[in-house]
Amino acid sequence: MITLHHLNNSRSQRILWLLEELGINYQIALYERDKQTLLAPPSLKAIHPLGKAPVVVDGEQPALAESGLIIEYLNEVKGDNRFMPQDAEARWQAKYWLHYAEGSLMPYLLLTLVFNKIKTSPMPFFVKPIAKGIANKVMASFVQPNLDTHLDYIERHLGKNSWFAGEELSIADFQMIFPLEAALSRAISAESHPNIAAYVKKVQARDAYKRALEQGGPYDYA
Ligand SMILES: N[C@@H](CCC(=O)N[C@@H](CS)C(=O)NCC(=O)O)C(=O)O
Repeated sequence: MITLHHLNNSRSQRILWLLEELGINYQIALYERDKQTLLAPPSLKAIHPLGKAPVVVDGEQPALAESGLIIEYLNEVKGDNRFMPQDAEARWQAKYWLHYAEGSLMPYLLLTLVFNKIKTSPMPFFVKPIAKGIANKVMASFVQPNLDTHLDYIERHLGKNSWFAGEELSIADFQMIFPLEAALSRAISAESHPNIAAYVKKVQARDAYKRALEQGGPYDYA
């Protein structure tokens, strides 16, 4: 039996969606973020030393971490490779986006979250303008321009492709949905990036995605 260690409002939602699309038997171990820090509870470290979600445990095998690897594992070992394109070019595209999501796109979204948090965090009044100034400068000179480049790139890609690896749903889509949902909730809009917004809407309209939401509980990005 597959156990998904699932954290509310997190990347593990993408794994739930894949499990539902594959129709695999699984169970959920649910973890709640700390309301103040938004961090995962320490109990998740008992499952994997990094204490991050998602983690998947398949029977007696060692715990699997990293969403990209979990997606590959579930698709290959439990899903007859259903979401890996047959065509070679589409296959490399699927693998590219699988790496890209966490390797290139997520760091800028995470930096946006961190610098926005710095700006709104409580601190002595005389430090606030300095902290705010530094955060604004790093955002304007480094984070925002890079984020814009990436999101415009994705916007153009989705203008030419139905799914990330072409015309079929693939492993890439399960990986890419989380950063796009996060971007829509804090960095872009349906007006600025209509292709991304339409893509996310299309994913969220799928029956398996809706079932995943029912299984995982509240998910603020949907
Ligand atoms: N690259 C990892 C990132 C895992 C990760 O950072 N997960 C977040 C959830 S979105 C987490 O567990 N955050 C809680 C914490 O840092 O305590 C993956 O794709 O699985």
